Amino acid sequence: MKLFSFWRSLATYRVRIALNLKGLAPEVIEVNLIKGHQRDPKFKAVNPMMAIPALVEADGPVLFESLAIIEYLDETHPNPPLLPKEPKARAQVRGLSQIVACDSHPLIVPRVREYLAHEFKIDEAGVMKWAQHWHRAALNGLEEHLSTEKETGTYCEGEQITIADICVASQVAGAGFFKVDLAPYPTVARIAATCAKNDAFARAHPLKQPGAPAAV
Ligand SMILES: N[C@@H](CCC(=O)N[C@@H](CS)C(=O)NCC(=O)O)C(=O)O
Repeated sequence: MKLFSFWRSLATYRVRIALNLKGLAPEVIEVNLIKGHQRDPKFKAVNPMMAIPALVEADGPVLFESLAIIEYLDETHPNPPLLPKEPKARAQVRGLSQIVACDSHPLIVPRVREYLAHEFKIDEAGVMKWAQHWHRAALNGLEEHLSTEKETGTYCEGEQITIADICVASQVAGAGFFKVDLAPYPTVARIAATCAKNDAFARAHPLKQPGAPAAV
């Protein structure tokens, strides 16, 4: 199994957590997003969207999109399960996960920030404001759900670590990158802090990966 990864990638962080929870340790192939290596023709042949993560096993095909990869890992390595059994609980977990991975994260990835800067001449402060805005939009939604819904427990869905917790962890790591204060989001922060104590989350953290700086 090979994982195309980069320390800073929040989507790959999600997959790294799932791999660790499942006890899987693929070979890691770096795609340096700061140097633009995601746009190299060699990597474009791996993932035409020029984005990581991508995961490939010997017999292929290449798997892409963090949530699809995580569900694949969950289906092929069922222990520990990352989705609850009950259909409504599964939908809730997927909904919380998609707030992060589908509503917020795609708006703040390098290609979008670079397009704002190059095509619309938005300066660094403006791009930062954009990223913070979409980051907070997701945090507001997550906090509203998690602080009011009876299903919330130690984790997003009761006492079981699910894909929603993986996504919350990535949102909180992103908040650090984009200097978003977590004080208005105490439930999100509490769940992320609990997850951070789990070795599978801790080892997967962006700042623990090869090439990462000590802090951002
Ligand atoms: N929706 C995708 C997002 C993939 C994605 O955009 N990954 C980022 C890193 S977190 C990337 O590789 N970006 C490259 C770019 O924007 O140029 C997922 O969840 O896997």
